[in-house]
Amino acid sequence: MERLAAPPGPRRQADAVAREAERVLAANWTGASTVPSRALYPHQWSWDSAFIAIGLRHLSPLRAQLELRTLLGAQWGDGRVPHIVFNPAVPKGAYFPGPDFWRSSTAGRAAGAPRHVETSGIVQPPVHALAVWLVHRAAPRESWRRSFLAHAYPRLRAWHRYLTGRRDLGGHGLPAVVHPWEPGMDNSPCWDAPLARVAPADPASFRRADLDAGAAADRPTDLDYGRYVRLAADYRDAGYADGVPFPAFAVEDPGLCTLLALAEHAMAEIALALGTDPTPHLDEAARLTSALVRRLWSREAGQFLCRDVRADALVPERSAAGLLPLVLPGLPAGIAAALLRTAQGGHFGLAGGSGLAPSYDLLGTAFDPNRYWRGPAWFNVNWLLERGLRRHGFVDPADALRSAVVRTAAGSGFAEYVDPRTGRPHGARDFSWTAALALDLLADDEPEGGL
Ligand code: 2M8
Repeated sequence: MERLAAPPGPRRQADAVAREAERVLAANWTGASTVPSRALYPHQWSWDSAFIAIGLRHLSPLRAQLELRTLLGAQWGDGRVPHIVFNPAVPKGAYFPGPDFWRSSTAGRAAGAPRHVETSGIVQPPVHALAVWLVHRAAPRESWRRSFLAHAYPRLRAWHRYLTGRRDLGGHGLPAVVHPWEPGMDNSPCWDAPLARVAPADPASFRRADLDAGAAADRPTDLDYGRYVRLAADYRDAGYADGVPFPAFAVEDPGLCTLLALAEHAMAEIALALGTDPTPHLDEAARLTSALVRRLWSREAGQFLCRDVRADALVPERSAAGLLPLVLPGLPAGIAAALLRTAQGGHFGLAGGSGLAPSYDLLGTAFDPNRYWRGPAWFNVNWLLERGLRRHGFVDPADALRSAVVRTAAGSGFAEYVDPRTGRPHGARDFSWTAALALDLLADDEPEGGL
């Protein structure tokens, strides 16, 4: 464990939090990857693994490398990195939709799904290049010895090309998500209008497993679930082909697009380390950043919004995803300043300096402090915001958010999410990315090549 950033007084407390986080990550480790939660999510999830590796690098750079290698080992021939990699040792009914639903190795054959492992067919935000770079920097000698960067680089390049190529459904240079699970914020109010066009699957045709482990009032509704199932089944039945037929749900999400642009900055660092030209990645990051501003920035709202690609219109709902472009190095200073004002205003309430940003507008009509991505505060979102605030020189709010994330993570038993107004825990406990990202914020790091 590295030196911790806390002054000597609170050092013992910080050590205790780090030890608890380490316990959570050890308990959730399966031998080749980490489950988000033993009870609720017993397989490997894509963006969870990236966040987990970012924390794990402080405990075991080797485990962090393996986490990412395992995930990349399930990549499809068309470049997509699936959002779930199923563990064959886990009983079939433990998670729905499981391998029998997605049937990747058969239904995904034309898209190049691997034969040796079952996965889902949709994706999640591309946090992986950032994770690869940070894991490499944590122990460069170990990384070089295992050719970690050389192994990951072509796979990440194919992954990003999948997103910018096959997923540019709007034709304006930004990838679109085709399922509400893809941006990772499953039941955000931003999806309500685009999702309303989708006919829900017959409730008798499936059985939710999430309600066995989670409280119904904290989880998405049955109606939403029916729509998730319909979209995934239609995609599967079309062989996971992209764009044809045009999906019923297609949205450009500022969170996913931001993470792709940030990932290209990480790719530039990786390319440089490998002795390759970083320029194409820097150009791509700049191109994505300007497409993001052109397509998704709303001056009136003072934040980025989602775009419903079918309607070609911005969705007038405020998700915390719309603040995440703050992490981008190339963001115009005026936009960064406006995002800070919005984050500190009534919609996200960061001004008090003691709490976490909610996933959705505190003043929005759909705000619900308990229900999943419709209001609760999530630790990965706040970790990204902390980084973004720091990047643009907003040091005091970044410091306040850093303390709040660590304090709330530890005080909530490393909850999956919390009520943003009270910090009351919801969802799973001993949740992996909560532990990993608390650990990361406790570590006394040098900036990693500006990332
Ligand atoms: C949640 O999503 C899964 C589907 O992917 C679910 O609700 O069953 C989301 O919070 C997502 O962002 C996260 O990656 C996943 C596992 O933690 O759980």
